[in-house]
Amino acid sequence: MENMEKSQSMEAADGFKFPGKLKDCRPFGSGHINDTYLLTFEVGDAGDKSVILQRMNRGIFTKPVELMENIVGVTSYLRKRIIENGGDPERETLNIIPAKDGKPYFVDSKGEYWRSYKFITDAKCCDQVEKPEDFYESVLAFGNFQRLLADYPADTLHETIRGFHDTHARLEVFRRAVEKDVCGRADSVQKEIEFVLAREDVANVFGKLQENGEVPLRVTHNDTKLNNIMIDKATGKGICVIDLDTVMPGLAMNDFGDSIRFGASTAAEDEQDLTKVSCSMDLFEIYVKGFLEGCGGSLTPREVELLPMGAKVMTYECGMRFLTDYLEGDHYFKIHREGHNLDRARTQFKLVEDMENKWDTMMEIVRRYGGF
Ligand code: ADP
Ligand code: GN1
Ligand code: MG
Repeated sequence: MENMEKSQSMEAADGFKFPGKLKDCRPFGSGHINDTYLLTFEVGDAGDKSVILQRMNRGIFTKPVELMENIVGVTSYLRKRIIENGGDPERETLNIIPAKDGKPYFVDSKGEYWRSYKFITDAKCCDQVEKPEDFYESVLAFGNFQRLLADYPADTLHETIRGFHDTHARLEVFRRAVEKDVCGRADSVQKEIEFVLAREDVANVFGKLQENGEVPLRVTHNDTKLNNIMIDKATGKGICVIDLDTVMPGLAMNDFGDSIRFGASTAAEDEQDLTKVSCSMDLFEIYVKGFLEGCGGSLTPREVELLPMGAKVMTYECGMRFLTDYLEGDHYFKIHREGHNLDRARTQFKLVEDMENKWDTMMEIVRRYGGF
């Protein structure tokens, strides 16, 4: 870690009520948004104890206090429900460690907002499906999360990112990025730009259905990728849904779809060899089965029928967001190499194309499990 980064995270660590003596601090995980660190403390006879320390992304989450209000509300509600159901609240939900002043966040001398969570031990996060069972476990965990929050008062949630899955609005932002072309990159990605523009209908479909009142708003996670679930290393069960920054009213199809775009792909999100990228129908089927079981009949037939569209919309939207960021100079998603966001955009477009080719199969699977 660079010295600056180290001293910032040390200042933040000092703002929280941590036990023992700090032994180690290192960057952790593969999230694209926040800066996450794993801190290890020596706690006398109790041995070592780890915590997660995160600098929230200020550029993206412009109202961090409201964001933390959402997370306090959701995690304390989940905690109660987990206890009622005889579960383990220390491992099945995120647990906020308060700052020394009792607030759920700490503001450092540069005005950066930090938060801390208890570290979920003996669990892993996957960036790609290693075993189909992990994917099935992940959908059960998301389903369970959704069920536990079904009666959560949606009107108390702040919208942490306005229009987060408003695909139509995101297309407008994309058009402006192409027009402005601040980095002079548009010429070299004409093929990808045309791919997006040729599918305007995909950007509009859910907005229209919502306007017509054909699909309900629910409390959704909105960022349901596989690495936002912790899987117990011993039992292989999905134990905890994490990354609660975008829990807001949203569409069930989008939560389904975002999981598919990431987890049902046969390659990593940033794979450069596009011949390796496709949407696995076996994984799609596993997820459909688990999602419908998890939702326990709470989805309307219209929502069920729209699940393949959720997969297509989320994949298209995510590809468009990566390409927008590439055109704008990579200020949103963290990148680790030149052209990283372009590579990511290309995998998403390859997946969209593959879904278009496999559309009949996707619909057939959904109808079969949906009982139509
Ligand atoms: P981002 O918004 O940047 O994706 P996340 O909240 O998803 O940030 O955290 C990034 C990574 O840190 C996760 O994918 C996971 O590996 C790890 N992580 C986050 N919270 C915990 C926790 N409480 N216990 C263990 N690991 C965690
Ligand atoms: C981001 O935070 P993370 O890495 O779990 C992004 C998602 C994208 C995803 C693409 C707040 O998720 O919307 O789908 O990257 N989160 C935010 O991998 O923008
Ligand atoms: Mg994450």
